[in-house]
Amino acid sequence: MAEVTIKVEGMSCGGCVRNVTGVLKALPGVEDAQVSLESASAQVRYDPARVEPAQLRAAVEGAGFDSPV
Ligand code: 9UX
Repeated sequence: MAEVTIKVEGMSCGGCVRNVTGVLKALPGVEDAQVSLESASAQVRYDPARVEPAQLRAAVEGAGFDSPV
């Protein structure tokens, strides 16, 4: 299992945090996601054999937020 912190920009409230957490945890290979409004980031535990950070960022972007490298 690997761990990465990605940027999540554009979150305004706890609902955003729940939404981002949900889309990340829905990805195959994602074990856990801790999303922080204050630090505009998400710490994700994942199986590198099944998913990679670029896909995590793409899922965040798909939910309407920005996740620059
Ligand atoms: Mo809060 Mo976020 O009302 O997409 S859920 S701003």
